[in-house]
Amino acid sequence: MDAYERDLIELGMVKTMADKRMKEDGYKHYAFNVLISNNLSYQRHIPDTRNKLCETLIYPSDLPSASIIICFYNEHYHTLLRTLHSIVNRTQSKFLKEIILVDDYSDITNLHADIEKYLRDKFSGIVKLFKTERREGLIRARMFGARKAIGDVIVFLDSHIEWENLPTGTLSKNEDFVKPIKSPTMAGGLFAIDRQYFIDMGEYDAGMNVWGGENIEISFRLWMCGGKLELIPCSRVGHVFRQRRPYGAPDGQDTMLYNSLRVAHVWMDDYKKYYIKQRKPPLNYNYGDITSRLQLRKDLKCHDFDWYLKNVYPEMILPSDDTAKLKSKWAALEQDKFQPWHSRKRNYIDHFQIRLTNSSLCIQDKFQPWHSRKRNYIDHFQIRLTNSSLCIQSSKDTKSKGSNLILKSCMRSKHQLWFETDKSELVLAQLLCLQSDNPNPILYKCHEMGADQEWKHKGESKTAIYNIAAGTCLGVRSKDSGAVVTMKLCSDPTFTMWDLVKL
Ligand SMILES: [Mn+2]
Repeated sequence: MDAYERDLIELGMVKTMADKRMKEDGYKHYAFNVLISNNLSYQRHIPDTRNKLCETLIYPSDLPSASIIICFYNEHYHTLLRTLHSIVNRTQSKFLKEIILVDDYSDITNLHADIEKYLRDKFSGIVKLFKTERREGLIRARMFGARKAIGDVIVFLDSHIEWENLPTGTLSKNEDFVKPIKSPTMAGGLFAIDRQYFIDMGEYDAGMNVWGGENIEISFRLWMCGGKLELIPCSRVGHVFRQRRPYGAPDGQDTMLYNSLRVAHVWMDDYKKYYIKQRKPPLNYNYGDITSRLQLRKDLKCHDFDWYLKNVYPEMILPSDDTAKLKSKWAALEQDKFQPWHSRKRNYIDHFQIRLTNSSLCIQDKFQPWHSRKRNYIDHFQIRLTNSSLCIQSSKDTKSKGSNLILKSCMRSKHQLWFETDKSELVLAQLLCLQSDNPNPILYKCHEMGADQEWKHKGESKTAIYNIAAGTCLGVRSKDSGAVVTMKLCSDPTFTMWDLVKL
């Protein structure tokens, strides 16, 4: 465990009831871990997760200047300020014209004034704060920000991010995976575009409300009207993913549906029938006036949607495709390359050993390739409550997903045998993983993503067992057979200590 990892464990630990409240309220209002965010410094060390070749790329020294536009609505104060510090710390000042911060009519008491004061003290000049006069939503707030910008390029960013810098080094032309990758659409949260081009191409659809669909609209529009859209693998921005979107439209409108129907009717021609069939909007649903967007499409002399599908996204599966077409589209995709290894499906049709003919010798793997990885067990033990003869086992059986855990008299049985992996998972009988949950941990399918299945302990006797996602430790309320194992504050002195008993 390096210092960085150790720090993160410390930062997430729920040490007091105040910490617990902060974490719960944080998820309620912001949908991410505010306890960790508050404990993180504004100056962060972030590991470089990019391809090694990125370090060898050389960028022109006369790049255009950038205006960064960040819109927020009731954002978590500390996380928003860390976003700003991350950008300023990791961007060469000669390229950073300004950061335009658009407060989209937040109503958290003092938030705007607090930010204003902080900017005056720490970022005078470079960060410009504006506030809209009513709740505009992300789309119109971004247009509002873009119209204030004076840099050559505008970069739209989210309000809860960590920023990675562009590296220097030597350019290697043949290495495709560090080169720009064409993309039919984008997620839309973070991107850069020439400012004048953004204006000439019709900004965003100002008739869209609050959130949703605008990324698809601008993607279609860029491609169909002569532009292009690329992913830049060597440019990385960390993003704090929320559990859910913590705000809606002021009037409760389903803005995703409203905005998407505008996209469909302006850009998708006859293909919109597929979207409408799938989404089933109410009959005569009013998606507002789209006249000016249709006019824009005409003025820009854009290709039609059929052209887009054939030229930009030929792999797109359509409901009208027959079997032959489907097959050729699938064949055109590198199926495995972009599938994350943990969610990959594989169709097994047989299994056997491969034995050298006329021998009793079989082929065995020497190196484990990443895609066929087996779990690496580094230890196994019973988990016994300290000063007792009670061990943790499933409340049902070792195969039942979602089972709670309970204490029972320790027995030499696989039902109480926990296998620890090199990823700090605890796997009961080599079947299901121990997973933190609220209020009680459960057995669940191992997902190999750490977090709620990642358990740390410092020793083998009288040790706490800490879960990294929960920030809390394994415990019980009483020293009784049948007591349910629960998540407790690690600082709680009663029934949170365990012995790892090797058989
Ligand atoms: Mn976000």
